[in-house]
Amino acid sequence: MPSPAEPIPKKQLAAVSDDSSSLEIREIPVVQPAELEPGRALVKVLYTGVCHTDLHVVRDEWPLKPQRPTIAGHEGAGVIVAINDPTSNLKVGDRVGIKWIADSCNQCEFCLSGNDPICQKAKISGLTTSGSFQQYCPAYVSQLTPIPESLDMSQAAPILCAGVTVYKALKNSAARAGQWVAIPGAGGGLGSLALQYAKYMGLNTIAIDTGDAKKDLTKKLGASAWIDFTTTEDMVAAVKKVTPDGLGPHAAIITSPKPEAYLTAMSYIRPGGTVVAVGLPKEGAVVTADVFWTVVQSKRLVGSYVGSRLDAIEALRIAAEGHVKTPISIEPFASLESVYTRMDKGQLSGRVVLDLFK
Ligand code: 8ID
Ligand code: ZN
Repeated sequence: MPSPAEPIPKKQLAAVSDDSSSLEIREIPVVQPAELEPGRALVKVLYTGVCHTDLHVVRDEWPLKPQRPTIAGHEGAGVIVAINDPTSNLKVGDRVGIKWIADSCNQCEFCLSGNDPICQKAKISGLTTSGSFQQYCPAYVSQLTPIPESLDMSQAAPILCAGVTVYKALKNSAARAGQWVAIPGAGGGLGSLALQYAKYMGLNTIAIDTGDAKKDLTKKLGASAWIDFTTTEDMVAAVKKVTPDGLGPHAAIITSPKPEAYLTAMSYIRPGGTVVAVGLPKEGAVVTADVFWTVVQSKRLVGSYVGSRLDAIEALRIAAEGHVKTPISIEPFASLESVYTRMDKGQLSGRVVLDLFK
């Protein structure tokens, strides 16, 4: 943990992508305390999770285009080493998290109703402002999240995106204790946390993913059932069959980065059920829903996009209380490119967290 008196270096390492095929860990200047704009803090990032979103962003896979050069990263857990905001309660030495939403206007209809992710003036870590793949991140104070003292910083990192996102998605699903939720992508970063927040909420879960490693992991995390999407011929029948009355789960939280998971969910959820769209496949992906049965069975499809500042605080508190533990492997900063390669091949279980000073 850095002490407030620790000197701030002039140079730091950052993962920089000049275009969609490049990634270089190189030296760049550190914004010095005297150069911090009002409302900003300099955060020494100790750990940062690698989210599949970072891969989509650096590869330019979405309609939203990143600024170039790009410094991605939005699951940063660190310590404030300088701050230029006399109105904030935060101070040098505080443990804070850097989220996907880096800043919002705090004045529009959405911000005022706790919907800051859809603020039309929101700034986004790694997309429209530099993110947590740098050792000293100049962050906006208004969206920094305090990290509870009892939570390990490497454990806090993935909660700042994966955790808050699935926690909010489960809220948006409206599923209640005792009901069933299907989670395609259950062995990945978001999915492995969704299983645990769902369990915390009293829900039964159907883990959908592939391979023995992910099967074992999801079982260990408390999944009630497992379905391998690569070996199951009729996904709709298989998912419905898991629920005791055969009508299917009350909700599905789609955390797959590939579009296939969106093709069957509206068919396997039960009448009155909700599909929550979370995974963000490449531009052009579609959800398929038969209009007649969507209407006649009163099914719902909702988009769910990260969470509010309060959702982030709640998601971290639940982790700090020991109800949720991200299956992480900690790797040095230099392995980011290899993490992307393994992520792209679907070889990662849980979340990789980078130690930016190793
Ligand atoms: O706010 C949001 N909505 C939000 C926030 C954060 C992340 C959305 N995301 C999006 C990411 O951009 C990405 O598209 O959620 C998706 C999942 O992110 P992740 O959890 O960080 O990805 P991962 O760790 O690579 O895990 C993905 C899992 O999906 C499985 C893989 O095997 C892996 O375990 N999977 C795949 I690939 N295809 C699948 C399929 N058809 C599948 N699981 C089920 N069915
Ligand atoms: Zn993310």
